[in-house]
Amino acid sequence: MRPPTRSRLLLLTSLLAAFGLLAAACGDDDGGGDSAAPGDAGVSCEVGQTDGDLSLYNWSEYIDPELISAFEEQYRVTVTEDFFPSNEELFARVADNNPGFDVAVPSDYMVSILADEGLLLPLDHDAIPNLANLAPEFASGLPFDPDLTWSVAYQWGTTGLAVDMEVVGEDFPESWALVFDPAYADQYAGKISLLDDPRETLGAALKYLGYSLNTTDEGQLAEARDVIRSVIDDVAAFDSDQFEDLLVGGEVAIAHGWSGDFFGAFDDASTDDFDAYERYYYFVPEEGGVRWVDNMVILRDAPHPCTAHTFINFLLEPENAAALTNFNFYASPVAAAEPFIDPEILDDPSIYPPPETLANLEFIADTGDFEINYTDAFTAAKS
Ligand code: SPD
Repeated sequence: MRPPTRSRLLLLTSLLAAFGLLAAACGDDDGGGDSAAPGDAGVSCEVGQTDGDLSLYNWSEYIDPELISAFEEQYRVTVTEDFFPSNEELFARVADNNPGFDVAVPSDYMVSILADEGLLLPLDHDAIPNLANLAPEFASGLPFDPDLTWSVAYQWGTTGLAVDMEVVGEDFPESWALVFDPAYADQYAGKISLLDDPRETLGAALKYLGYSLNTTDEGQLAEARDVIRSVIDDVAAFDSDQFEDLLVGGEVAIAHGWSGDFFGAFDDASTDDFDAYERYYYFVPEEGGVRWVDNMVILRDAPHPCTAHTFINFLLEPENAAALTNFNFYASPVAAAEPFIDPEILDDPSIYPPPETLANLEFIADTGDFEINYTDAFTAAKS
């Protein structure tokens, strides 16, 4: 394996410590095989080729189980899934030694970090003819992987706040002030959840302060850390896995989280007599926030790289890409999927935001050597 850069080594050490994985990583010195540097040749696979079962490392509740079954049946392989709650945990899990995952689903900036570290396999585009189904903005020019050398978009969405209007009322500012200004947050003490995610939550605090969420200014980052600290007693949970359930379950009244997870929970909570969409409301605060793209990548030492290519191609089939969106309420990068997407989803500006909303949002970018400052500041903010 190519040795990590010094700054990444610091980041990895900090993340392994944060996730309690340091001892395990230090005890495992078999090196993880012959990982190569970016730019090295990848594999060559036939369209539809399989070379064994597939191990998928994904965010939780992010794929329709019926799609997994359909892939297993069509290609006569078994898919096993494991889950991560943040990009940083994904990195910590695979950076020292890939435990056997084939495909993972990192967000934008993490694609860039994994690629820089030589942890990804370059894609064989000839084995993924369904790349032709991508919308133009996902087919090239993405800031983290402009030529799709390492990744193909899986789903995209926004990050924002959702409120329980039975608690908060209907007259509230659509602002990060709701969770970061003690004048508001103290009113909902113990009823607020924030994402357990350094870039997302510090990013939200930075936007609240009027800064870029990709700042590399230590002073601005310290201000954002202090904003989180100032409301720490109001925060019931830092949670990236169940924030939507905390909200509809009544444990919190304001939750920070990802659009589609909220809509899935609102849908599940609705009955013939109860419309959850009238009680809960998701918005991206007026100061702006994150738009993100999650992406399919093949890990450098994936045991089954051809099955991995075939899986990616399978999810880019229009009907399959639509099934993904119809299941998880996130937008599809596959233009050819649109005729198969539920029109209510396609026409929902919270799921497919209009250009004027997107213009106010930023992608999280890889800040290189500065990245460790985000993980350290977040640890400090929470302690
Ligand atoms: N339940 C799956 C949610 C996936 C959200 N990924 C968004 C990451 C943005 N940084």
